[in-house]
Amino acid sequence: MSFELAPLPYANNALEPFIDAMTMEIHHDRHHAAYVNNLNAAIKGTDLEGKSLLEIITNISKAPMAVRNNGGGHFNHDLFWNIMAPNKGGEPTGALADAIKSTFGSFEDFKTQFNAAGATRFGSGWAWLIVKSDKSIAICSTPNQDNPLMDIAEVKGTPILGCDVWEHAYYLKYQNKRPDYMANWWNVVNWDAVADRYKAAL
Ligand code: MN3
Repeated sequence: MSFELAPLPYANNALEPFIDAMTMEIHHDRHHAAYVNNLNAAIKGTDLEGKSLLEIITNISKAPMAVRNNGGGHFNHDLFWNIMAPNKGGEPTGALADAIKSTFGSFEDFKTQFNAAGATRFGSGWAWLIVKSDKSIAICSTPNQDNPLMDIAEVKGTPILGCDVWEHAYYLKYQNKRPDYMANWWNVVNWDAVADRYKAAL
């Protein structure tokens, strides 16, 4: 059994004007596809073949770098496509909204801290909202295609929201202006999907 690239859950142009269709097409059909193909090549014939992606990720310290980079890339992009949707944005509600308010002060303060985590990640990586083992929530960032589920992560937890801050996620439309991309990205965050992940992580 090899890993497969799932189709985007919406059309390439569904997140316009915040994320342009060409960026989505290249990002999913080429970058994400490459992570899947390279992951399959890296595990072929090894004892990692047949293991779940979560099992591989949570024991990533034992895997070769090609598995870390491409397994992380596959996992992270699957999450990314599914916490976005057209005509979304706004604010979370319910238990997640309460947790964000009690942890960060307000939704606006949360966004400011999350944007800072993404903006200050040098080079390529991700900004995350995670649920830690004590059920509290926290913001962190990881380099490259690492994520907070990996046993090598500095800050560990279950990611429920992630923003891809690799240049391939925004360069065509926003060039070098990563903060502008992140400011617009909030308009496509699907808080219902994030709330489902929050519930599952608790
Ligand atoms: Mn990417």
